[in-house]
Amino acid sequence: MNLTKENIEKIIGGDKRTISRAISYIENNQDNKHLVLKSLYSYTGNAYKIGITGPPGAGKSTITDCLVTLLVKDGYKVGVIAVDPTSPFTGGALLGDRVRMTDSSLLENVFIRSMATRGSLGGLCRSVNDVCSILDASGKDFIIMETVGVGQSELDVAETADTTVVALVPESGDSIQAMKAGLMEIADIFVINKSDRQGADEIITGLKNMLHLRMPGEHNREISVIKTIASRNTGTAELLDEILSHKKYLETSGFLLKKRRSQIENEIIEIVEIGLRNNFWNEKNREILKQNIDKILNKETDPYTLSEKLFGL
Ligand SMILES: Nc1nc2c(ncn2[C@@H]2O[C@H](COP(=O)(O)OP(=O)(O)O)[C@@H](O)[C@H]2O)c(=O)[nH]1
Ligand SMILES: [Mg+2]
Repeated sequence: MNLTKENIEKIIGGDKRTISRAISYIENNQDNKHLVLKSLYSYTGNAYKIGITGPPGAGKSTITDCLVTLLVKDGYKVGVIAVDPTSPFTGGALLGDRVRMTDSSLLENVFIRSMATRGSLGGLCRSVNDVCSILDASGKDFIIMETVGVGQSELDVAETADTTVVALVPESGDSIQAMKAGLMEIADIFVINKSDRQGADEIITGLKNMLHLRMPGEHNREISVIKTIASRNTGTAELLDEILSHKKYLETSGFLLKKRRSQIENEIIEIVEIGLRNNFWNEKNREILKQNIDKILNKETDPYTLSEKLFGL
């Protein structure tokens, strides 16, 4: 894709077709994507990123749907990135039932993109960040990232959010599960969704007890637990209030700037690591590797010495 001045202007003006094309381009042209991302970078930095993670079926998409509607009603432009193979939004699941697709302000001010969880090693986080950059440059005020909190790469994605919401349901049994899955560490806000079902109050109590035991984090802000019935749009306005209050807290305390700094740092480390990995295993180095396997098996040399040789040390 040739990112002409005209295309850049279309993207920063929010033109959906051009945004879609730019995203597809960077997804399919890993080697050349830097050209696109470079020219958009100066327009980024305004979007606030909200991560919503939790087990499949917890209601993440339904919650996202409610939040998007509330934000658009408040006049914001919103981007949604769904890293969720179990519920791709292609069938119009999002903004489907409750919201009439004829609502033109929703159609105009919301951009939704699903992403596959497959992808190059460690590349998921990078790809999501790339898509975030494009949506950010396109003038979105908020970007919601939905991820299934099951694997490390999904946790990584959640960690790149400014505010991370972890959604659980009464049936997730107990909060021990959340702790095991590493969700405890990343949550800024917990949501107990489907609280129309039995056991909601029990899990809230369990969770609050557990949160008391948690070491005070760097931010030292109490983690709130919000009860929702997303399918009835109950409690979701309170959730949004809590997200906005967390945002304000990060902004006024200076933690947001700190977060931005560490996001940039991590981003560069990641770009360099991916670049090194891709460049390093060229034909020549692969050949050296293959030729030395026998020598290593025969103990003529060892993996460390060979690695040093490959590094040119
Ligand atoms: N009973 C009940 N069902 C809900 C609630 N929120 C979502 N659901 C339903 O739960 C199912 C899974 O929701 P979805 O948002 O796709 O979950 P996700 O996999 O976490 O994105 C859907 O059928 C929703 O309609 C809720 O608060 N109560
Ligand atoms: Mg979903």
